[in-house]
Amino acid sequence: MASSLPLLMGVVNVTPDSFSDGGRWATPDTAIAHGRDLLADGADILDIGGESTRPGATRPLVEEELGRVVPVIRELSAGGATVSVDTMRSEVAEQAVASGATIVNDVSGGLADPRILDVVAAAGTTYVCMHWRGHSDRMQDLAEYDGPGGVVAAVRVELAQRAEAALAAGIAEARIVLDPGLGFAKKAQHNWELLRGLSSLQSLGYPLLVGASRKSFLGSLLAASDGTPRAVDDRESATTALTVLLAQQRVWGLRVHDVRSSRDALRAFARWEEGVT
Ligand code: PMM
Repeated sequence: MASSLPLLMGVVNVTPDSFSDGGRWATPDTAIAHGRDLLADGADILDIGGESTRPGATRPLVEEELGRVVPVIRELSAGGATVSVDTMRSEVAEQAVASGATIVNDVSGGLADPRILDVVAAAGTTYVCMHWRGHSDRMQDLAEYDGPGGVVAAVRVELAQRAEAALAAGIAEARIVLDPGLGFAKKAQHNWELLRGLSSLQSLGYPLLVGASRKSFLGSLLAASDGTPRAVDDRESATTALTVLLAQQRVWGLRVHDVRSSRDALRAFARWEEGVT
């Protein structure tokens, strides 16, 4: 069986308050060094973001976000890396592309700042269009999926609408990647339902990116007997298990914090598949 492994997108959060890696790469120098480490570990893409989207987060000013991501994008893309910018803002997307980013990863799917779709269309970059219902300060209130088909049906319809908006803005169909947005206006149960229902999203005809790495639904899965969630940096084995399961689902990409463990898992997966006829 021919193996088409998912691309590994290594996360570089240039933020003082990120949920998953708590400000460890908050200066340009530390972020650039971290990006290089992720490349050495086997990242195919570096996803550079300057706005934390953890539940309850407040938004940085545009100038702050630009100051965080632009120097990091410039340096890492000049060194030959494939760089994605994780932003919901058209101004940031525009400057990121001018600095070398070739992928715009918009967690709002064009809802936070619709002009971002025009920027991506004009730049001709890849567009990651994630399922989103509102900013982090209120997204937990939006995690209601009571219609027929539950969360999978709702996310499918809402992502299809965002893909239509992207096409209408002039983004080429072949440049659109969809993402179910695990943890964004989703309760733990919703995330598991989406992971099990990915083929329904894949039937929309676009490649899928999935970001499960270190998310709180894994913290609650692995909680101690007193209910204390497993610490964020101790969710790697569960993340890696999902890497293998999602590789089996033929997703396009996986957004992960620890590239090394996912790369190792994909190597084992690829070796396994070589023996499958
Ligand atoms: N998750 C986070 C940030 N950006 N982008 C995409 N496309 N998909 C995701 O699931 C996603 C994202 C959450 O941020 P973290 O790095 O703080 O966990």
